[in-house]
Amino acid sequence: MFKNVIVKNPGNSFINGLTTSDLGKPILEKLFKQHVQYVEALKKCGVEVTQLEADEAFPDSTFVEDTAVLTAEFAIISNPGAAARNREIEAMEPAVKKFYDKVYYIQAPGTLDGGDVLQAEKKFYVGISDRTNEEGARQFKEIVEKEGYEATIIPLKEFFHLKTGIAYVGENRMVLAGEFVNHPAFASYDKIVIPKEDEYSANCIQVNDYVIIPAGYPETNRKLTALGYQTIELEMSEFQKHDGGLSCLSLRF
Ligand code: CIR
Repeated sequence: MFKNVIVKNPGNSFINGLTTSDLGKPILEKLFKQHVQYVEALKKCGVEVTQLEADEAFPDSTFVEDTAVLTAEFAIISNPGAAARNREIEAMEPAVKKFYDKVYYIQAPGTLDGGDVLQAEKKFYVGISDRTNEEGARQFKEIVEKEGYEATIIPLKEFFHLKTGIAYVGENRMVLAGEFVNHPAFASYDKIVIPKEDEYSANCIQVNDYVIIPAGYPETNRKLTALGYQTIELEMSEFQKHDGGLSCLSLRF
């Protein structure tokens, strides 16, 4: 069970953030509304929400997932791979320290974005991407193995972050798309396979009794509900314009 989440409000500068998409410019009014609905959904899942103030100096800082990895026992402050985002960790560190005594750090030349880290019970999967390098993944693996977890490093071929294309929804089950569907690392899991056209919905989050999915993917919703999951659908259009998905907007622990 998750007890807590940390989120950070988006600011007006969000429109100046990083993106590879051609979906257009985010509409701030819609963005703020979608973030409010995201926080409401988390509260419905029964977690305590720590809501950090927007920081206009860091347009992408609402994507808090990239700044840390939080487990039941310890925290890892990441070292984000995009220069424009790296110092987001300075504001996250004190917020994390309110909850944790044991805090580790990914150190340069290692880089790691939390979006490249997937936890499934006592196992971690770490993507090597444009943001997470081999040294960052190696440091991460060393830390979590010391803490009694396993870690598998997965060089990415296409996805932006590891969790762009995969989510763990409990009960030994993965929601996955694209390069992960037949990946040997995930062979032992039950799979909910997401086709190319619905790929964005592979980034969903299980929070206690619910799985939160992006709105507009009825097939993904149907597959999850058929398996007995209760879903919450959220409009994510404005975050998607800047390569963000549901997992990126919170740290859940
Ligand atoms: C970035 O390029 O860093 C942001 N515009 C999007 C980050 C998305 N984060 C995530 O997938 N964990």
